[in-house]
Parts: sequence; C-alpha cells; structure tokens
Amino acid sequence: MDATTVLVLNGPNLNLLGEREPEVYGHRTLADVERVCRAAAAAHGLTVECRQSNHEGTLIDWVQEGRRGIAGIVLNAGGYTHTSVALRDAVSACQVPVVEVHISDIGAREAFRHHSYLTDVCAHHVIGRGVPGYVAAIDWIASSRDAD
Ligand code: CA2
Repeated sequence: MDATTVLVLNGPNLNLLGEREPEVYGHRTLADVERVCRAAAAAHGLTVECRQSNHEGTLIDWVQEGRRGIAGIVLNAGGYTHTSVALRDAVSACQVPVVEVHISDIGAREAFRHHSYLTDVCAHHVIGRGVPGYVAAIDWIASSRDAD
C-alpha cells in the first residue's frame, strides 16, 4: 500500500451481502462492492485494497496497518460499529482520513444500531446510501487529497 491506496474494510457478515435481507442491504454482493470501489478509485488515479473480516482484532490490525502513508480508509465495521471501543481507539490513532460507511440507514433501524462508536473519530460519514455510498466515500477521500 502507498499514498495512492484507499483501504476498503468491511466487517462482520458483510461477506453475506446479497444472500439475505435484500430489502435492507440490496441485492449486490461483496464482490460487487469491491468492483464498484475499484472503478471509483481508478477514476481518481487511486487504487483500492479491499478486505473483509468477521474478527474484531483483524479489523483493528488492518486499521493500524493503514493508519499512515495511504490516501485513506473506507470502513464499514458492520455490527462492531455499535459495540467496539477497541476499533474506535484504532481509528482515532489514524493519521489518514477514515470514512464511516453504512449501506443501510442505521438511524432509522433498531435502537441498538443508532449509536456508533466510530462516528466522532471518523473524518466523514456516508450512511444509508446503499452500495453507491462506498463510491461517495472514495470520492470524498480523493477530494480531501486534492484540497491538501
Ligand atoms: O448498513 C450497514 O452497512 C451495516 O454496517 C451492516 C451491518 C449492521 O450490523 C450494521 O448495523 C449496519 C450488518 C451487515 C450484515 O449483512 C448481512 C447481509 C446479508 C445477510 C446477513 C447479513
């Protein structure tokens, strides 16, 4: 990874996208998400490194790995959004912008999804815009680089 890399991290259960709950998450798969991210990054002369894990510590290791020297991190932490102080601490140690993404509108769902431990340590948020939200996150990272 280098200064032109956007690290796209997806958390628990997002490997199942497209398999269930299409009324909430749509029909697109994680492979579709990664394809869309690759194209969005390429339009800005950037590349993406896409990873998914169901494990909190693995996500923390990857956030730490990307904390400096890359263009930014797009993070859909899945259910850990609502539970993980440890992931929040890793994000707050980042020197690169971290954009929080959620496919669904977590504020319009069950009460336990309303709170995110990540929101106030992320540089930007794209919530409830479906898979195109990942594109918006990459566009935001690209424009924040242009502003530097
Ligand atoms: O809306 C989002 O992107 C979420 O981060 C998705 C997480 C959920 O826990 C967050 O509250 C909001 C869960 C993703 C689970 O995805 C599935 C997809 C298909 C079948 C089962 C789970």
